[in-house]
Amino acid sequence: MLCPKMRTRPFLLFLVGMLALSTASAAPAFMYGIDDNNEIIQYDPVNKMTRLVQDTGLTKFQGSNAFAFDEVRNQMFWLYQGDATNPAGLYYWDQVTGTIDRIASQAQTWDNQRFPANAVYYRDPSTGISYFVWITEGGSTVNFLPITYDASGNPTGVGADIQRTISGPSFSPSFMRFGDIAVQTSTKQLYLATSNGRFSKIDLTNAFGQALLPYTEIKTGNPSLQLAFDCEENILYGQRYVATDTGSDNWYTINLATGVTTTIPNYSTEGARLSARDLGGSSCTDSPLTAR
Ligand SMILES: [Ca+2]
Ligand SMILES: [Ca+2]
Repeated sequence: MLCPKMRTRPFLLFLVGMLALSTASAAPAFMYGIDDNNEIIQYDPVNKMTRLVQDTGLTKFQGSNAFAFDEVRNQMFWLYQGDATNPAGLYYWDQVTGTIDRIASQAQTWDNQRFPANAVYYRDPSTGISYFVWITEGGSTVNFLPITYDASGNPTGVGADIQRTISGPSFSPSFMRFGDIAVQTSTKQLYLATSNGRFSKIDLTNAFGQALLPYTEIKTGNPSLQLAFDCEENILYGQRYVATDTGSDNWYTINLATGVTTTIPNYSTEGARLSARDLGGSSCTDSPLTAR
């Protein structure tokens, strides 16, 4: 029995070494999302871990969507459709202070649009102003809702919705059913994945200086994906929302230039709990609430 051991051990060391190398090559992606039961989940597609970090206490089944994460302040924002106990609007959770609160009404956010199923947090690098951003469902509008803060960085409310119009030869508002959106701040590109499998980008370079935002379709025929970048905004991850199916790998990386999806093996999130209706961005560090 000695011989097989002697042969196996170097191979195992080689495997461990390769695993360490492959892990080191991907930036951390401790990302957050919200599930059918209004629970905030931490997803880690690098280390393939999924953890519930916060029950929001909201009770309307599938009532939350349009989730967005501010990595700097460790705060998460999402839209809630409302019920008898908690009114509709924009909610946030501060992971450090523990505060969950509503900072804007439906009238101040999606108003009379369809309920949004996409959102991203965007800090304009030119001005430092922070926005909760979504694309109007079934429409041609990108909404930039400025978030206001007190001196301690606690969200206090929102300003007036700044609306821009998507423009491009291959664009149709009927495509805009989500899915999710994600912004690569360094290139000022907003990537979008629609529920009918379109993967496209919108150029935010002069978003606050012009009325029209250029749209480029990259690929059709993809899975319906929820999106978030890693914490360095280089690798784009996608989760196919699976409320009922079980047992399939449903996480992907997405090539930004071609839109081609590559399955992340052995990482799945399925069912009403833990499967994200919408993803936010990523932190470079594990949640203080789930750290081992
Ligand atoms: Ca999102
Ligand atoms: Ca969504």
